[in-house]
Amino acid sequence: MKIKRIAVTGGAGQIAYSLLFRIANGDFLGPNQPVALHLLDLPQFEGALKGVQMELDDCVFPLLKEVKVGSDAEEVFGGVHYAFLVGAKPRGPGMERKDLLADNGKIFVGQGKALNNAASKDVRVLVVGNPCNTNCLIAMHNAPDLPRTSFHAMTRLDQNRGVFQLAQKANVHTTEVTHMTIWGNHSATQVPDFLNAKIHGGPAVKLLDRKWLETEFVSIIQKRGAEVIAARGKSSAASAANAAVGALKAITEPTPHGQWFSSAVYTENNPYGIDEDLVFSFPCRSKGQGDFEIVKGLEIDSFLKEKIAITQKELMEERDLVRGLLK
Ligand code: NAX
Repeated sequence: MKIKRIAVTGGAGQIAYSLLFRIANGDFLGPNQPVALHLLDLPQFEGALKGVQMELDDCVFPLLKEVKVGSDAEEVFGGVHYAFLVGAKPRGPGMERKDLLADNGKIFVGQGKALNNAASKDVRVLVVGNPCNTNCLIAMHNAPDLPRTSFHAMTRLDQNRGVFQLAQKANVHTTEVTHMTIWGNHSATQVPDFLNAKIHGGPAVKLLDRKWLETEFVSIIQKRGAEVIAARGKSSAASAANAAVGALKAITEPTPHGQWFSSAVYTENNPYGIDEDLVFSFPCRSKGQGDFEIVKGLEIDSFLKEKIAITQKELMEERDLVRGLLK
């Protein structure tokens, strides 16, 4: 089988330290697909990248055929079929959201261009680095030769967090919770949709108290990332890596009949009337090989509608702040 080339940026960071080993173990593309890993980080972390490379070598993964490391995006993205854009600048002390957007925006201008020039034309891209929706919008705008549908921003971790909370509350296993949708931005305004979620194949709202769903459930999911930081002293890493694997796998493999998953995608021609030219999380269904559609016709009641308007407004404000980086 031909090797699939997979880029991971932020290769020396904590999410990558879990993600790379999952990919090399076959968790992303399966037990028969040989892979090459292309790791990108900043020049000052090339030494650390070499250390990660040594550890990957020492795992002697049967599927791992090659590891490339570097700090030149165009070189590292050469011929890649998948790109996990994880690397981003963390928010520093006293830094405002708009500063973070501007700083990280520049990274995603460069990486969008590099993907456009060097990646395989059928590359599928998952942006994890925050603010991931708007970073993704910037990357796609700067990759004019790649279809915008090739770009996704990750809300899979939020989806998984939603599944766990519903399962715990209903006292069932997580495998009994399906159709968990996240609408909008991967931020504290995100909308975890309990209305369309299912438990044992039936509506979650039939089993769980609506008041709890509207208040505690929504708030737990919106604040879960901050809660992990408070407990661990560091942001989510292994669960983020697990979600990244699940997110690109969901796009690559056909979605089981009647199911869907959440992914933040380009809003052009979306069936929910969300403003165009945003990257917004929707329920999606894949036909395999990265060919996906937004699932139409989900019920949106007045509660969800109001929350969706808030997350849309936030994304429009983010877009205004990076307008100069969009083509
Ligand atoms: P770390 O700070 O551990 O690692 C980030 C790595 O990216 C560092 O090694 C850094 O040198 C590198 N980097 C910075 N600028 C780069 C550039 N221009 N090119 C290549 N590499 C660059 O962060 P980590 O915990 O791994 O998190 C990475 C990103 O994921 C953060 O932006 C974080 O906010 C985001 N997250 C997104 C989540 C999501 O659900 N979408 C959840 C988890 C996580 O918070």
